[in-house]
Amino acid sequence: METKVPAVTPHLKRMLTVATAALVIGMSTMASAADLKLRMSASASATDQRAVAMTEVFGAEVAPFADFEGHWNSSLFKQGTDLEAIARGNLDMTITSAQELAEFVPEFSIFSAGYVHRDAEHQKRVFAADFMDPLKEQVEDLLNVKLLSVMYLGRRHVNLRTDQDVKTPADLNGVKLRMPGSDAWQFLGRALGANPTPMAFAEVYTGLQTGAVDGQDNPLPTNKDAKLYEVTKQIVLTGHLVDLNYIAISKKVFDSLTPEQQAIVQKAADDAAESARQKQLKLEDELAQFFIDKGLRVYEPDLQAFQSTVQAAYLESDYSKQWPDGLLEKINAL
Ligand code: KDO
Repeated sequence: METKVPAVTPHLKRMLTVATAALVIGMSTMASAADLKLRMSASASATDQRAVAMTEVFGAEVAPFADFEGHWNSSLFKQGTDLEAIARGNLDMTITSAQELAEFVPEFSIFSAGYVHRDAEHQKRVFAADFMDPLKEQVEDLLNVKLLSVMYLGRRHVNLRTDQDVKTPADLNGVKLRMPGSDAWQFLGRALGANPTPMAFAEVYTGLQTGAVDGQDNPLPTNKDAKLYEVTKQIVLTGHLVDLNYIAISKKVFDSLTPEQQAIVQKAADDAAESARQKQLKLEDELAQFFIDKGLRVYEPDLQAFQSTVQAAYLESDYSKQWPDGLLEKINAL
């Protein structure tokens, strides 16, 4: 039986063209989105403003061509192994630290030194300064990692499960102060006068609960997100490090993008960093009262004593010998 083929009228031809175009666009969009998955591993908790901004701001802005997938609480890679995972091609993105980078590029230890960065805006100016270019290039060449933006982590304060009065670094003598694993962190713990103990962030709550450590240091928002107020008694507002993190992406992945996609990724990172920065700053203003309401003592020590002790420790240390001549002055001048 002969099947009658309907005449291809101009109207039908137009409909077929539109349908085909829609199918091709749909497929290409789906294909490119499916092609590019951006997996991030970080030690931040899911409620941390940095994680929220990566999901809600960065993820939304790259959605037209990439699926952002955040893995928090070090659930994909242990804290301190993310950079190597990217270097090996096993991870696309992380939120890294100057202290972790300093393990590979020693100059980064200047950004982990106590009392160098003054505030969040100073961090932005430093990250954008031209003296950062050779440092960023070293990270790209050595680790296949591109640093997209600087994130404001907050002012780090000493947080103890014990209730002794802390006025000067001498009062931290013998205190087992958990610091993250990198050498630069351990040095900071010693500069504060304490006995630094390496421990991954994910283990800090239990470490304080069991008394494995006497205390830890983190910004107020981090202490809230990790519920560390449940296992500590006081926060000594040392403000010893205006801390930062960097949004980092595999350079191989970044270089595989079109110039338009690269511009979108860069803007999305800057927008996420700014969103998290503003929320973190607001939280820092409010959280002292939150911890007092939870029964913690929150007070300022002799800040001059802490600042002069910590700065002297760095200037006398081998770390300062690794800092390019004049870099500290350039940072201070910004
Ligand atoms: C921490 O382990 O104390 C630290 O604050 C170090 C930071 O660089 C960063 O890794 C942070 O943990 C995590 O993002 C958890 O907030």
